[in-house]
Amino acid sequence: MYAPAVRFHAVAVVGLIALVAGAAGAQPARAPADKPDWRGTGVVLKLLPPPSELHATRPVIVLQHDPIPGLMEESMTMPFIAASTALFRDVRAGERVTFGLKEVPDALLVISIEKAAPARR
Ligand SMILES: [Cu+2]
Repeated sequence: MYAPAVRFHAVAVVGLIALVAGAAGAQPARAPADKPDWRGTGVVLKLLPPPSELHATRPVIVLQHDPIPGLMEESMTMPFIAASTALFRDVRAGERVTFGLKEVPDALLVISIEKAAPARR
C-alpha cells in the first residue's frame, strides 16, 4: 500500500522540521509571502488536485527530491502540499523541476514549480 507509507513519511518530516526549528532556538526571519524559504530540485512523480488519496481539500505534489541543504540532507520521495493547483499547469509527471518551499504554520508548502533547464553537455 503506497498511500499510508507516504502519509507516515510526511508526518515524520513535519516532526523533523519542528525539531530543527526548536534547536535553532528562535524563529528564522520570515521571508516575504512570495519568497521561498528553500529551493529544491527533483522529479515530479504525481500531481494530485483535491480531492485525492493524500488530501481531501488541498493540492498535493509527490516529488522525488534531491538533498535540500539546511532542510533535508538526503534525497527522498515525499508529498508536499501545493499552494495552488495553478502551479500544476506547466509541469507533468516525469519531468525534472526546480521548486520553492515555504514553511507556513500548517505545512511545508510548495509555492513555485518550474521545469528545470535541460542538463548541459
Ligand atoms: Cu524530503
